[in-house]
Amino acid sequence: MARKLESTPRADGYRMPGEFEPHKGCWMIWPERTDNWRLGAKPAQKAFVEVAEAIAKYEEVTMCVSQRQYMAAKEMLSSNIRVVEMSNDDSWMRDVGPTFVINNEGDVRGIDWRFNAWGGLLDGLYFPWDKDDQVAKKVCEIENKDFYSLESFILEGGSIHSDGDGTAIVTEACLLDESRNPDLSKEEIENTLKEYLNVEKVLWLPNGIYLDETNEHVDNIVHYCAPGVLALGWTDDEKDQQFPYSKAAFDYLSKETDAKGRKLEIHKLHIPNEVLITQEESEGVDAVDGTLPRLEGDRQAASYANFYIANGAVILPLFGDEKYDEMAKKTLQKIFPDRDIVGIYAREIILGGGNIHCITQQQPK
Ligand code: KQY
Repeated sequence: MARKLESTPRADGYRMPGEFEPHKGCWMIWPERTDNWRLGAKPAQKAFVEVAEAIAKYEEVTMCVSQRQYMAAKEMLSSNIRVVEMSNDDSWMRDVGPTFVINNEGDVRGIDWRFNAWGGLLDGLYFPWDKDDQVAKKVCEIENKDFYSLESFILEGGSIHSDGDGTAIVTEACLLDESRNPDLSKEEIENTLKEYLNVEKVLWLPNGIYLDETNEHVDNIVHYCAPGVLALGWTDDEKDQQFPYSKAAFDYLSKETDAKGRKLEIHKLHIPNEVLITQEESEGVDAVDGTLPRLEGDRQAASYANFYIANGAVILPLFGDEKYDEMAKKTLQKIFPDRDIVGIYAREIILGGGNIHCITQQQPK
């Protein structure tokens, strides 16, 4: 039976591995809320199915589905995808699922952070979020993995990346936002990350992707591809509001070293041309008080850095952008010569506020 642990990963010799290390599988949650996903979430469900089926060619996939949608999901997913019934408030497994940690013997444990829907009552994206907050623990219980549970430290999985080798990377915009842990100093937040991810160094980017509704999660702007190797969301357009964000990140990372003293190799992934919500897309979403509205003309925080690294593959969001879709594929194939680069048209996912990395959570081997 999975036990709640009272110690910390660092004290017990566990660390958060890099996403590029071997996986046992991948966890996802089925989308259904109609105040975030248009047309009864049917187009989003199709996109989630494509992502799940693509990943399932390389590793096991478990889809968590509410009781209400259980049969519909079973119908749409192939039989090699495990479907488990689980209550949820939405479908962002990266943020609500456990962060898994491993030790040198290959034992795996989970971390259950506190979740407040990206900002709680201050600027959270929906209310309530209590079912989401139980997902990490439930996943650990299903997998029979002991877990560390932080009662009051707010964190989403998409707001951290680890190289598995002593370094984590985050954004100040998210982790220092007053809607997360306003009573903690930057140093206290950093120390908590060091203790739970078991890293010696935390790299702090000032910002993420412009207009990212998560308060600019790190996983939308940068991705660790290997220790010392990063893919960074970029734009050459100095007039784009994204430019100062990406430039500041690039300048900072160019001057920094990681915990092992390595200079960082930075690969630029140019963002696609603006993804704007159309009138038809906006009209398909139910307006609900307390949920972030999806308004016509709103720019979505589209970025190729929001990919998922599976065993043997990289699952990459595409936006139908003739120039930059292709460039992203080529850049990633160079970074990952031994993995297939699998592009998925992800407009329906970004319309919900995130992308492929945000809807997946790897469980290490
Ligand atoms: O990008 C993410 N990690 C989650 C986005 C949440 C959007 C809720 N509408």
